[in-house]
Amino acid sequence: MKIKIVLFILFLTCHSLLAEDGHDLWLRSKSTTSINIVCKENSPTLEIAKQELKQGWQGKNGETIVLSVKNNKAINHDGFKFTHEGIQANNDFGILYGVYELLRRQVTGEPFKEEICNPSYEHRVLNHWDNLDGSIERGYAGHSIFWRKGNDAFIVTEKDKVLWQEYARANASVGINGAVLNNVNSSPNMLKTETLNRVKAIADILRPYGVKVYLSAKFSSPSAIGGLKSSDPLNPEVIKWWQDKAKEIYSMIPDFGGFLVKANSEGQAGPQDYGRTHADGANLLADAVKPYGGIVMWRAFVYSTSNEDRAKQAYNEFLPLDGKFRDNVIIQVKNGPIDFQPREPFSPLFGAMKRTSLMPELQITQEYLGHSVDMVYLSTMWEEFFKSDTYQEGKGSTVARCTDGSIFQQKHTAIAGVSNIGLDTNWCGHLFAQSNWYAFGRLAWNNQMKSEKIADEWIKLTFKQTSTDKSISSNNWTVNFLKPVKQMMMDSREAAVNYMMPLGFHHIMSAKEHYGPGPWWAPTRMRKDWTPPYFHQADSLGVGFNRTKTGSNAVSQYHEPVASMFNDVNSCPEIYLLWFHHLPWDFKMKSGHTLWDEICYHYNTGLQQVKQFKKTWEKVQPYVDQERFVDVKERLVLQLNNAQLWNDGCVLYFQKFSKKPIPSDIEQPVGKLEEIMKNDMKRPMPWVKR
Ligand code: GCW
Repeated sequence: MKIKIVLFILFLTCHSLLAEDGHDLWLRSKSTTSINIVCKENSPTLEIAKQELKQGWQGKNGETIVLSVKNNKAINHDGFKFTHEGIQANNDFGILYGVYELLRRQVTGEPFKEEICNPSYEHRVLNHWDNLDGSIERGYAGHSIFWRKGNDAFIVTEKDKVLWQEYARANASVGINGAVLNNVNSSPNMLKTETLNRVKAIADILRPYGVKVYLSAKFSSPSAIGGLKSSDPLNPEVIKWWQDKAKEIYSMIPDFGGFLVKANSEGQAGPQDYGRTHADGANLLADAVKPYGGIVMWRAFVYSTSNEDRAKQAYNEFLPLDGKFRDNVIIQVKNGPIDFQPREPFSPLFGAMKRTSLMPELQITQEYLGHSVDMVYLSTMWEEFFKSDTYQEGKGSTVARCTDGSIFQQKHTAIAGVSNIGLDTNWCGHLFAQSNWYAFGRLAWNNQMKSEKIADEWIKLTFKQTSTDKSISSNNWTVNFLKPVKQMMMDSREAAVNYMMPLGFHHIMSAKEHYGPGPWWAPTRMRKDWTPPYFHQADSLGVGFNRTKTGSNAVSQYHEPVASMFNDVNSCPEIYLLWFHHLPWDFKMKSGHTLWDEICYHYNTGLQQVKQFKKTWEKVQPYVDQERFVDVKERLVLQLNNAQLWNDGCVLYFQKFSKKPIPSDIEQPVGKLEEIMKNDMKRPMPWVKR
């Protein structure tokens, strides 16, 4: 009996040692050597910096590192410099970022040399689409870490504080310095004093890590909670209401970052309800936060029920307002002109608004890219976006340079990522989705970084120190784990494009939660520009959305030579072909295949790629702890089901129009179109239980 108990305790101890639930993210270094830290100043942030150094130091035993806060004009914002003796920065946050970079390099093996590391953007912000009842719009990793329903909704517990601190630390470790705590589809209750008390509690925990809090504000707040008759931005009472609200917020949170606003978009209130413009609305809030140094991030994600091509609407509405915004307003623009699709060309607003600050909005949560089920590393997509050349100020006017202040004089620079974080133990649902949070931070810090390097870092930080078998040599680990896993990540986004929306297809997903295929979905009561047939335009003659001069002429919103390149079917990159062109099924592709065959080949390639990912992962089992291995393996099975469904659903559906055979040298669909269509809106989401 006694032996049994001892064995049981032993089992529990070993089990907890090996338990790898993913909660520690990429922050796992445990120091085995000591370090001597010299730092004259003190502050909560510097305390954290010192603590991290002690905890994570992997360098020489007893080495001295000097941390010094002093003004250096070559260092921007919260950047830092590695000097021969340690880390130098203009402020404490710069020191903290320097410490994290130093510790990261110790794990990844990147050399530590004298250099200045400046951030590409001043504000590097996560947007949480968290609702006050704890649910998350487009969240796939559990409920909100900030909000919950029930009687204890506003009680701040020790558990809350620990989680918020871990969250702040993870953000700081990759340079993220802001968080919008609530959904852009916001509740007016957000700005009530009882809610603000909780915001203050969160801000107090996030502050030493350099993470400022922001709030999404409902434009109609003055009338919704302020007792006013209107929320007209030019009404003096409304102006006063926002000023008072700002005063109240800043008295509680002196470093409050500012507001994010979704206005006159998808049913949200906005200045146009009163016959005013987006500039009137944004400036109202900007003036209110200006005395305290706050900013307003005003979203350009707008489209109405008009007959105008949805892809053109944001540009049409915002371009005429260029130069009319206060200098503490930043227009937040989604990377593409539609909506976070697996692949979109860049939004033509980038570079076109020359007298207004613009910030990219990326989506980290995988709304259209497989939720927390499919393994899709998004960094390659963002890299493609940053590198896109707008030609607005000549060759080399990349989106990166148009937004980070390299080309245009911008008072503020910023970037936002819609968060994929929730209460799931591993934060993001899919272990590999952590790499997207990580990559967003790294690219926000340095928009020239290569995805491959980011993947390399993430894999080393996430898996290296926990390799279950200590007898595995470093070379063996590199060849048999790092390389194949990195390759899988690097291929994963193109694979998703292949099995979901290849060759410029977009918005053909299922209307149910945006997971799985749904090119057929078109209830007559529905707004046309919410239905897939509006976007793919398939008929017996061909497929694709004609956005050339003979069609909606969306190409004209791009600067030359981009406009002509997209307009001409011979120069339009094939990855965007059906985005810009409606083409016959037997159109000749560069490969020599017909368009129809090429579509089939792409879907099939995507399917085969996922099969390959599954094989790759099965082979790396000896290098991963059981818990994380099994979790990823299970999700890959579900991803393969999804890829199969996309392949079968899309190929069979489009075949009804093309009336052509599926090439015989590829796998034929296994599903039946009628079944797939019938089950579309009924299919349960493949949530993975943890
Ligand atoms: O991507 C779409 C989503 C909505 C979202 C909206 C937006 C927050 O389907 O859920 O609402 O865009 O970005 O405002």
